[in-house]
Amino acid sequence: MREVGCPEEDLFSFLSSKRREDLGYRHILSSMCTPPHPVAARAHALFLETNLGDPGLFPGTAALEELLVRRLGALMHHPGAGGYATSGGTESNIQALRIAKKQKPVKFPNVVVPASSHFSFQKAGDILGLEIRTAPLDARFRMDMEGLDDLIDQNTVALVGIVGTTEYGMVDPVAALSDVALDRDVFLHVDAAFGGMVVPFLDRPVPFDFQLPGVDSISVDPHKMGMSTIPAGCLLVRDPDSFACLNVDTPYLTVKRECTLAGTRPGAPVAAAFAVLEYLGMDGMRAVVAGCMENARRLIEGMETLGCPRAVTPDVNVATFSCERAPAGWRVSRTRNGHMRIVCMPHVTRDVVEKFLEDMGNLNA
Ligand code: 0PR
Repeated sequence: MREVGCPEEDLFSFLSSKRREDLGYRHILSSMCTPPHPVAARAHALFLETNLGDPGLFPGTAALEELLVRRLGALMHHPGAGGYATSGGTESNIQALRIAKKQKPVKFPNVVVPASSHFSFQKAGDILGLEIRTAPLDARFRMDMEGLDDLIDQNTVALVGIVGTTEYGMVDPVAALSDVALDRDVFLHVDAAFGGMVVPFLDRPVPFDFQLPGVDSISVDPHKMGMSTIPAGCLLVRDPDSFACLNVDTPYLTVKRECTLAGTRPGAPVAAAFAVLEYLGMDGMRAVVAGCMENARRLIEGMETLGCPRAVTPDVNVATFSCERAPAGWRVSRTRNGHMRIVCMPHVTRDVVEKFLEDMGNLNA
């Protein structure tokens, strides 16, 4: 550290110079994050110093967290769901598997996930000592239900389905998974970190949530399609009491027990996430999602005209292509199979899509 502090103006000119090294979202087509909605930024600023790790000191913020959980629970067809605001999908997935493992104490626990699952499940397996069994995908990159039965045994503590896969934007057959989970009496976790804020706002949403009786828990991330500030995730559980198995005693806090993974937890992104839902309502979210889906459709159409066929028709706003080269200045990503991947987040507007297609066209010219 410096012996003597730095003048504020010098400090901020240094910070600004670093910030200018960051890429602007305009050319980022590879991210599941997006600039926060203006009401999210405003709410975040209002709650900057709040700590949900000691909720008795911030009862207003804690009440907002409860409201957020109730809103998201209702969106997932279970207004009485239990839940708490996490730092994102990784923490939600780890905590869900932690509950599943506690509920079924076996010596060599395993979890069955689709091959498309996010790498957070590898972290969860490592931390929790779970064998991760991978179910293959079908031709459309969805979890293949055939052969699933053989992967499950008496040591299987959880099944996982994905709603909005990271790489191809697909929705697993969660209704069928729910049947298997009930039949084999296994905990079912749904990773809807991305699709949880997309599918409910589509014209014809496929059932994936608590309306399916086998679904025990759901990850949904306001900091992705919920346009909140970072970090804002949420873990929802069908039975609010299922968190009790994670409780540790916290004798000197304003609450005597906590089930969260983090101790100190920011209230600001929780207020931001709530603000966006409240401000936009179902109507506003439907409009945002319809725009993103339409832009994905237009991007796919335009890319195919340029000779870059889609890898698959996605269920949510993630588009993938057989395409070797991307024009300079744009950030796209690549799937494990080498497909070009573009996430049509709210900042990827129609104008941005058209500009990208124009640059793609010039590349081929
Ligand atoms: N589950 C799914 C289905 C996900 O897609 C992700 C993240 C997670 C869980 C984990 O969520 P957190 O990162 O909030 O813990 N998916 C993105 C990905 O890995 C995250 C991301 C976002 C990566 C922006 C890059 C980026 O620029 O691609």
